[in-house]
Amino acid sequence: MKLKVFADRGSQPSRAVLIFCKANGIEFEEVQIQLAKGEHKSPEYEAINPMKQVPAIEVDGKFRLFESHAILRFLATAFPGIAEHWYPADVFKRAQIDSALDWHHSTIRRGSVGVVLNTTLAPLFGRPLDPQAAAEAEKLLSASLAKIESFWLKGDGPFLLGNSEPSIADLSLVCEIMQLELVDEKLQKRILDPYAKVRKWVEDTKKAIQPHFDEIHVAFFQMKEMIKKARAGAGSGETKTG
Ligand SMILES: N[C@@H](CCC(=O)N[C@@H](CS)C(=O)NCC(=O)O)C(=O)O
Repeated sequence: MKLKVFADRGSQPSRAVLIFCKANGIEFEEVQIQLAKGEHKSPEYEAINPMKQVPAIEVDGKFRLFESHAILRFLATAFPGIAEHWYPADVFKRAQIDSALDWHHSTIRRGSVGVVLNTTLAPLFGRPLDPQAAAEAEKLLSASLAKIESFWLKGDGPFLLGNSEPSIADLSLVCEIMQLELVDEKLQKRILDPYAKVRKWVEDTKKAIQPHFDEIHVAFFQMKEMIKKARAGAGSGETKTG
């Protein structure tokens, strides 16, 4: 199967898909769709993903799919030789992973996107920062992290659902939490510090997927440095004029 992945490495669901391909030796062509340049809104890309979002995939020039979780499930089942732990064939284990994936979209994803966008990224997309929306999103994010700590990580193993190896749910959720690297350090600490199990699980998941995890995050960390410098610049500007 000839696979194309349409992605922006600044996007957490894009990174999850790219890491999955790399970690499983799936050959693919990466087509970069730069969100900051509005490339996802072009008519060419709309033909690939009518929702105008990344990631999306194309298989053999004809089959197209969007939604990162659907993509991860598809890749895990359609490509040969994928290690069982990513998305087990056992329907009961699989259903639990699906449950974690669905839960992610209505909880931690909404919280994390809300915090990162409204405290940090909005100006990149021509929108103002919104402290009130950020505060509301932070509440949802904290409540979601508390649930990961108390429920999803309550089993014996180091990964979600007490598993001894990571699944596509670990990959998706950890890429989401990585997005908090972009916010101001104090805020990041305030959000993550109360959740020691979550922090350990993030580190365990990264470790289990190296070197692919770091490789796919290189551009993301460059973006983080740029944002940090811009923040410091804005801060010193405030001091001078204030
Ligand atoms: N539920 C989708 C979410 C995709 C998504 O929100 N992508 C963002 C980047 S992280 C995007 O393309 N945003 C551009 C836009 O909505 O205009 C998935 O998991 O694939």
